[in-house]
Amino acid sequence: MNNYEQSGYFYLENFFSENEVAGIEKILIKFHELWLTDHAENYKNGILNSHSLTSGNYLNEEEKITLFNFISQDKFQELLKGIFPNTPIFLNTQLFFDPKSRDQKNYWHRDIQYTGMSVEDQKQAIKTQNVVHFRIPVKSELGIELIPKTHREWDLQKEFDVRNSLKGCNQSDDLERGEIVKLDRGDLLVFSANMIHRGIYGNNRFSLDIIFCDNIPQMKNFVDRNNLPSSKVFEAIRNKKIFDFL
Ligand SMILES: O=C(O)CCC(=O)C(=O)O
Repeated sequence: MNNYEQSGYFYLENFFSENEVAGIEKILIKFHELWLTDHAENYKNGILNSHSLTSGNYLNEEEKITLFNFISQDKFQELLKGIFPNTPIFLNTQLFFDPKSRDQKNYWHRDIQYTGMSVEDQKQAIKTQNVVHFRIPVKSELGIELIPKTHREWDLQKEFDVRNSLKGCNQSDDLERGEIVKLDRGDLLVFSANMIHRGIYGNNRFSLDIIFCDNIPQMKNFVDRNNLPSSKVFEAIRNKKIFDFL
């Protein structure tokens, strides 16, 4: 059993072999370099992640198949069974890196606060819904800071004020209940996007996040079908279930 339901996250050291990380590293770097060329302005303005590695034309078919097979690998299937009540779906991928300016502050948030849902609806949704990141660092990184249990529980007042910049608080203010998980190449951090969290910048970090969510209509609204395998690529993927839901 993992610790997801209780804490909202779990951390598995040396989950991947060096070969497994090396098997996707070149693809991630290729995507990142092409993305940076096209998004120089956004990068200059402080953006610290890209997304949708499996759509668009930065990667070729063979590279996408490698990524899809990585995303749906057997070792993940086992973990997903322990997290989701039913077979989840693949939502998206992201790459996280350091912002261009060293002075840029990080920010506490729940991903759900950016969906446009009312606060009351968010409070209800987190009690049952699951949006889960699998963070795969290509380099050692200072990690993520998380507030345990907040994937199911609502904020303390101070936490709410900080992540919403209310009452003179800044989104980067330290929070007492935060726990930092440092990550090395080869490790895996699984955490709920609904919990209160923030990235810790530095070390020229470079991490792949794979996002899975419940197979429910409310979540399917967020699926961009361009991120799913084309019919030709679909045939070449070993484990198809998490991509086969539309
Ligand atoms: O690593 C970060 O900068 C933040 C990560 C995050 O917010 C997320 O994965 O939802």
